[in-house]
Amino acid sequence: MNLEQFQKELVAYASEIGIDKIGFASAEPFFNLKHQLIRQQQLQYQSGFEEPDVEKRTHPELLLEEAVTIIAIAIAYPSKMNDAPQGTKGARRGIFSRSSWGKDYHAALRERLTLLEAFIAAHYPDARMRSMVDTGELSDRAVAERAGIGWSAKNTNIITPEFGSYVYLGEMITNIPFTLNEPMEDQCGDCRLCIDTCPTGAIVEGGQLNAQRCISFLTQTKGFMPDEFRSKIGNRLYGCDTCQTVCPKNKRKANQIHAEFEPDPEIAKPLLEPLLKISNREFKEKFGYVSGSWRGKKPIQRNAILALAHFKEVSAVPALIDLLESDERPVIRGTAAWAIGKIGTAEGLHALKKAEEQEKDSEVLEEIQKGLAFFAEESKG
Ligand code: B12
Ligand code: SF4
Ligand code: SF4
Repeated sequence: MNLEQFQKELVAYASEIGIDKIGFASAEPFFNLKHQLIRQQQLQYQSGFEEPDVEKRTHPELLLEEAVTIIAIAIAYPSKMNDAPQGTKGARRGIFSRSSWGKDYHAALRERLTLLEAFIAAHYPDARMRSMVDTGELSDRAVAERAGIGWSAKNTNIITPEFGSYVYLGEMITNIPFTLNEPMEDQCGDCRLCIDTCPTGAIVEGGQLNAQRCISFLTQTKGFMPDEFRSKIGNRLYGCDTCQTVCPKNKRKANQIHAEFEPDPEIAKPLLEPLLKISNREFKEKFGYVSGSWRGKKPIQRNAILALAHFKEVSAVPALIDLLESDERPVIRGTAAWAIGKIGTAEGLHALKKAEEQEKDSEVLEEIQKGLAFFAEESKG
């Protein structure tokens, strides 16, 4: 079989195994991206989750010596939740971003890439291949952009005409000279809704992100949430979808295509209070299969406390006092102190005063004082 024919078969096979879009890009170095990455580093706009070696990120031949083309894949994930439970007073809920509904996409995409590798190897015994999803060196978006999967949008996501930006991306570097796809025209035009709606002003003009200000990043950190962002994260437990939900190109892209990504509403939109006391074992059992659990339970618990403060949920105060008095982790005690102050009950004031006398950790003490300051402001106002 000639290569052209094989490429057609490969594309058909990809669709059979649940790959929604496939494209072929050259494995030439990514020079534009290199400048962008260096600029991001200089400006300290990076999240720290990226591969730090810019050379490896932009030179596929350093990852696979005989690199000729890169196969880019995209799999759509749902943006709509059936039977989404509504939070109510006394039973508030948090939310995981859509990219963390259902099965962890790393596993789902890797499984498909492994099948593709086997399919290629069966026809091309000399094939050399290296696949990656998210945690690899390459920029999955830069590869997808070059392979014509979608355009690189102002909200920095790759948007596909078929599924909007709700797609996971992955790729395979190969030594096979496949026919290449053309990159897609930018379709954002004059629109700037994502830039204007981002709650923290994290999107810099021209498709650049200051990740340090991005709520998606902030929900994944393990320390104290910087004060500036505490009231901005709302009830988000993991990730942020605002610059995607406002995007006109995502209208009517429900993408309820793959059963494995359909969310369990009790996991994707869980009750907040039970999260405060969840054991490691229960957390792993319930949330371990979603990608949003990758940083462990502490960031999710910290965010749950901030979400209860956001709702000013008075019924949660006893549970928050319990954390303040007995949790071993300073970030959790301190965030609970701040939340107790923000909610502002007499019981909370009493607990904060008591904790102020007993607390030994200087950072937690600072948070207790911030909590107490809410009461002082209240009595002035
Ligand atoms: C670090 C990281 C983050 C960081 C930083 C994100 C960012 N925008 O840089 C944080 C934690 C904030 C994050 C958040 C999210 N992420 Co993320 N993340 C990554 C990761 C691991 C690396 C990204 C990276 O290198 N960023 C540095 C920037 C500079 O590079 P880049 O975005 O890859 O490249 C584009 C830009 O640089 C731009 N560009 C390049 N050169 C130039 C030059 C000029 C002049 C301009 C204007 C632009 C430009 O074009 C490139 C191609 O589109 C990738 C996986 C991977 N290995 O690539 C996933 C990845 C980008 N994330 C993904 C997702 C789904 C998300 C979230 C939607 C999750 C959520 N709901 O919370 C949010 C989206 C937030 C946002 N607006 O970007 C998907 C993107 C899918 C898509 N359709 O685009 C990826 C590809 C994971 C995957 N394999 O599916 N993420
Ligand atoms: S994910 Fe949220 S915080 Fe980050 S750029 Fe988009 S809207 Fe802004
Ligand atoms: S909201 Fe507008 S500017 Fe932002 S990504 Fe969507 S189309 Fe582009």
